[in-house]
Amino acid sequence: MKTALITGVTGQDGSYLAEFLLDKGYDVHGIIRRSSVDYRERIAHLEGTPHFHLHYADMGDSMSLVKLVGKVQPDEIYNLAAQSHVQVSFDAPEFTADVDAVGVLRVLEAVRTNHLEKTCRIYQASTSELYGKVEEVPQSETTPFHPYSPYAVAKLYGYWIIKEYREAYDMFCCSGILFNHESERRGETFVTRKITLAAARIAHGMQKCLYLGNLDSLRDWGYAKDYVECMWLILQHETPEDFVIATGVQHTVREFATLAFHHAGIELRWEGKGVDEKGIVEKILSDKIQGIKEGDVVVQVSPDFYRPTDVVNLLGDPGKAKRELGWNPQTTSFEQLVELMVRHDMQKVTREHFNAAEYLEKGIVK
Ligand code: NAP
Ligand code: F7E
Repeated sequence: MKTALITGVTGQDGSYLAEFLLDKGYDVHGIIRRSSVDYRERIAHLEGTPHFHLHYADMGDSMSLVKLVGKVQPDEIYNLAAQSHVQVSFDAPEFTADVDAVGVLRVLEAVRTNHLEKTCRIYQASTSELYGKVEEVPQSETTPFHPYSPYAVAKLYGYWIIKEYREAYDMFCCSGILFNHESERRGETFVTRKITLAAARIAHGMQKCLYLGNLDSLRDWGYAKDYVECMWLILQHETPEDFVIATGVQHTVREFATLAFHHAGIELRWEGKGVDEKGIVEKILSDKIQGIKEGDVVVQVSPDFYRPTDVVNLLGDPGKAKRELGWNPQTTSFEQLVELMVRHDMQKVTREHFNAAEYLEKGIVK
């Protein structure tokens, strides 16, 4: 039985990867950090299952990482922990650098300190944000990097320190350069989940309007569940190499919103430009839609969501992963992804709506 250690196990990718590795028969260990509120929703269903173990540690605390790697003796480490929100990295750049850049070094040194550098393989969660102010379209393993946020600059250090340890110490450590991947478990402040939740709430009459930033931004969006398989495939490869993981298809934020509202039963039309652009209800597709009518403005632009520098044209070339890992980048299409996220959030909002109504009826909430 192989042993894997996942940093960031409570996150979107960590939770899917834990499920994937447990299915493959791994003994899975995950790092969690102390919080005053319950934030383990994504892995709650795994807690208590055999071969799934959680340990307190922190990417900012070398000692905790060294002790844990020594105790677990992993065959594979998946370093997914990060301050992963690009906009937040402008507000907390030092914390982002500590976790996303130096944190990678701490993991590598924890492996060396425990003399596991010849046996332990390491996956680093690199990102398409490294291409930033893009120098070519589409982006592949050979495209020059031009990071365009504190997050991307921190991740660039992570990418290079992985490469350095591979060359200097002959370690099996690699980067997956993953383009945006989303799911029902995506954090609620990333644009896709913000849209699918808002579309569901607007359709249920629980929200009036969705405020977004740059609607023209282009992203190559895939499904997180498909992407965790690639992380594993990268570590099973004969030689340690870096891979771009993407679908090879791009859409704007506006297109994502149009399709999400469609699946929520609302046809949108767009009017205006820049900060004055609005998404207006063109047609209501279901008699279950409450609280809105044709002609209502349900999407507006707010400059609060503009970034000091924004990455606007990401499109990945997954050719190498397809050829060398046998990975299918089209397992879940963009259309399927949007539909499954909206379906999930429509059900979630229905449950919330029902609970709120029940509480009101019982007089619990006035
Ligand atoms: P996520 O949902 O934001 O999860 C981030 C994880 O990192 C959480 O488990 C979080 O723990 C943990 N973490 C943050 N700071 C930590 C610290 N100081 N010590 C220990 N753990 C810490 O991110 P994701 O979408 O799953 O992404 C996984 C990784 O892939 C990240 O490194 C991200 O930067 C990278 N990436 C993501 C995408 C994407 O589109 N999703 C694309 C390319 C690369 P808490 O739950 O305690 O906050
Ligand atoms: O933004 C625009 C925004 O925050 C996508 C992380 O997982 O993927 C993610 O980073 C685009 C940007 O993701 C809003 O300006 C418009 O151009 O969903 P996002 P991201 O910044 O691409 C990469 C690959 C990672 O590595 C990261 O960890 O959408 N946008 N309006 C908005 N974005 C947000 N969040 N909110 C808006 O209201």
